[in-house]
Amino acid sequence: MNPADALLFTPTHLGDIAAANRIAMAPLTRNRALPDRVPSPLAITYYRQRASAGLIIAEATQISPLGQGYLDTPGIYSAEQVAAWKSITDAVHAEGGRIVLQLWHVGRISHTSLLPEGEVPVAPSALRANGKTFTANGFEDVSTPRALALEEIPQLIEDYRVAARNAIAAGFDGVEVHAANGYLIDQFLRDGSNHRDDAYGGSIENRTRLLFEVVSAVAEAIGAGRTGVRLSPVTPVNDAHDSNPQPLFNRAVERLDTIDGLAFIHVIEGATGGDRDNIPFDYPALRARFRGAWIANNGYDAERAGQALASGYADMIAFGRPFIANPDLVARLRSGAPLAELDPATLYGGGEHGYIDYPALDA
Ligand code: 8OZ
Repeated sequence: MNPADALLFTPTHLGDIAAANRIAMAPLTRNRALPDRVPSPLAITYYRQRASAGLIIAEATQISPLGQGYLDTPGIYSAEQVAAWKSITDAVHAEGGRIVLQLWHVGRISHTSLLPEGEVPVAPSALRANGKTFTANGFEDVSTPRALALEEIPQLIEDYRVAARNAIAAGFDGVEVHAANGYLIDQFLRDGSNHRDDAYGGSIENRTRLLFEVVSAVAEAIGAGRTGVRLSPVTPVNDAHDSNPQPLFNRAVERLDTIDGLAFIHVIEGATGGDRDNIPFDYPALRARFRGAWIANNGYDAERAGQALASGYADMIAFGRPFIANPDLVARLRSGAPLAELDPATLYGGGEHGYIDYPALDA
């Protein structure tokens, strides 16, 4: 192993969170929650098997019933959900791992069949996304949303605050606010989805306001050193688009940096799960604006990861899909062992198969 790659296996800190190595498990939606949006007991085994990651960022988890956009995703707003998550965090901690929860509100990427009776998705503006979601009937076009009223925003922020406190009560080491991939906070950031003319729309200052207020509220509730944020400046997924992403995300990161001691920013470079070079973007310019830890993601292999750490650009690298079929990804990257391929048929939904039956190499 060359010296740059060896850096992956050295410990680090993300704010108040101590990680044994520089490899994060990226959040992965697996659609196996039980009715009432309670994480499945299978998730105890799934996350325990992957606890050698320096940090597990658990799957996107809705902060409220209106924050759900796909079938069988878990929540963090009921006592039953908190109790189920506690068994998962206990299992990860028993293996010496660290785990944070990704706090999610999908905004307009939802379907009425997934929401409480009579509700429609909420968004910055009443603009339907050109996209699909996964419902009980398979892939369906997302529903037309309604615009959140200005008066509703304090309650939305409160929902994030309560969800963050619930995550800590469930034993998580912290949270990652999901502000990426065209979901609610990202919808507010971008001029393709945000046509508001109040304090939350128009200028970059106004479009970054919700992000800043949510992350400030979460940091105040659970500690900045346990709070991170995920961004995806140029991803096109879920109809995310902005006329000028560089100044938008430069300013977003500048504002996040004013929250003293914020643990980390986690950036998806390029198109989520796809082309890293879809649109030119200066990621080091973002990194230079933030004093906390930097997690880089999207299509990294050990060599590229080692270079990103050695150059000082990143503190940790998040691997997503490779963790699905390789529960012992850390050991495989360390030994240079081959990686198993995942089965796309068992990615979303189902039971044990394709979830907790991928073997480790030494099994
Ligand atoms: C894949 C399928 C459903 C949701 C994301 C939470 O893209 C997701 C997601 C990914 O961030």
